[in-house]
Amino acid sequence: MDYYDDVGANRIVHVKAEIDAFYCLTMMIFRADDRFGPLSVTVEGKVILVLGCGITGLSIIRWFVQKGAIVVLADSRVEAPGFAQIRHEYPEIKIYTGPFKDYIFTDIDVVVSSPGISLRDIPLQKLKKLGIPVVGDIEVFYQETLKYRNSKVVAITGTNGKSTVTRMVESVLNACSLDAVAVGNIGIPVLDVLSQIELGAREIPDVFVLEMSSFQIDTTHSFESDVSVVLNVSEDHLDRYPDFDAYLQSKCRIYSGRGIKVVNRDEPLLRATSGLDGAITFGLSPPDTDRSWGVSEIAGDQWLVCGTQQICKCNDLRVTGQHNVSNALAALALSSAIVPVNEAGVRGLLSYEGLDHRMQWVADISGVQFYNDSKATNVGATAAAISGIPTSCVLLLGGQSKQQNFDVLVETIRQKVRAVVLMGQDAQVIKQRIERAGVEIFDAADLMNAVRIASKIAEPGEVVLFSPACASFDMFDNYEHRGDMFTDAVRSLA
Ligand code: UMA
Ligand code: ADP
Repeated sequence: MDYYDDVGANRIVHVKAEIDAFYCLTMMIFRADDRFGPLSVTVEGKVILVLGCGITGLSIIRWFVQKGAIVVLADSRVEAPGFAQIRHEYPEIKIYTGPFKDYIFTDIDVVVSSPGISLRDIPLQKLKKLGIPVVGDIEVFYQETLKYRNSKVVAITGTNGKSTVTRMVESVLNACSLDAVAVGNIGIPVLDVLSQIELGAREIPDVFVLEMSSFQIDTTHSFESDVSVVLNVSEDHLDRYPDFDAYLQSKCRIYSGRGIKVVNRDEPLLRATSGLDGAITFGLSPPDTDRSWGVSEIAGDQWLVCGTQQICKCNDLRVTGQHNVSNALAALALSSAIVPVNEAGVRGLLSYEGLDHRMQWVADISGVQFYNDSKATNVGATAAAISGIPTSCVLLLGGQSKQQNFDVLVETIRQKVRAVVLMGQDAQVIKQRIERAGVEIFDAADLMNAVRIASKIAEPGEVVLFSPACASFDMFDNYEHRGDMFTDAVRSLA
């Protein structure tokens, strides 16, 4: 029997009985900001209500079924992506569809929710009174991995750059001869990886590099990591939070616990909210201590440095833009909390070539360069994309605006954008905000139409930038689908 007792801001007691094939996990969690009440779960034979049947929901179901729990599933959609799979794999599972009604929360022991579900749609107060815990997959992952005594967790959040930094850290750590695996919001549900480990299909890694969205942070209770970062924060997901401050606070909960904090010096809000005490810092300025990462000019070149130690030239990175310099510094700072970053680790960073749908070059058509930045689902990402382009551009914007304030794009558009092509559900809302930039604005019926309009306006030497600053769900399955459609539309022109 393993027993872990961790006393600090949180109190966690985790008991794992290994005497027989029975799985028994007891979790008692008390934390200062506990919004859901203490959690006490013996999984086997318990009824777990899983909310959501996307990739997270599927991973949760598989995990709890393996553990001998009785699973009930609810998804507010009439037909969710994972239903067919569940009907095939687990025909005995009861599925509720449509808006969550009170009765689905009766006769259950635990609710495990997917990140796409707003907590407003769950009767939290009622469940708290009944002593029924509400958690997400990351909390379950955390409780389970307490028994992996030698594994570490690097936790990464921020409005933008999460996936980039997650992959960079994975690359640095693997190059330093550790087995590091990227998981979480990057698109790999944590419980899928744990299931693989349980089934003997993969070893326990040395490091889980965990990308976390604020939605995933919101359903953690006792979670803590060995090192964590909030990369940056700008408006996003305001359809899910009462205001920007609530979103900021949600992000900063990643720093809960005793792990090392990595803090972005260039973000005054984050400096003020999380504090710099004992933190490793990063920023685009020269570093001021041995524990800070930054940029210094050395013999006419810009270098990534840690304290006084030269790491590599900024130009050696294979990803472009100042935001990626910041991302690289964050990745080095996080990695350094796990292992000293040696030359091989730096080579690991420099081998990183970027991810699809993030400022991805698509085609040169008659001297016009087309870029797919479909992953830009908020104004901060689009501002970074525009700033990173050396020429003027034609910008394709639109989709679901998530109540963001598009005013922040006005100045950037005025300086670098020659024309904007708008599309999607909130095109007119966006138009009202950016008209002040004084550039030409065109309305497009759909993405194909937007690409055609942009290709007519753009002149040789310019860029057509698809960086929508919006969620994709009004017209597409997700940002990948949207990016693929853009790429197809551009290639059909060629
Ligand atoms: N939905 C409903 N009703 C339900 C359940 C979901 O309408 O009952 C909708 C949601 O509002 C959402 C969609 O279905 O629009 C998907 O929700 P989900 O929770 O089923 O999503 P998963 O397929 O499990 O994917 C989630 C993350 N998606 C979201 O948080 C919306 C994925 O991040 C993540 O890769 C995956 O878990 C594995 O951890 C995507 C994302 O867009 C990339 N993340 C946001 C971001 O990065 O900004 C937060
Ligand atoms: P996330 O996982 O947080 O969505 P990604 O690395 O996938 O972040 O990048 C998403 C978008 O944000 C892309 O358009 C990318 O160009 C932009 N981006 C990446 N890093 C940053 C950053 N540090 N600041 C602003 N924008 C960024």
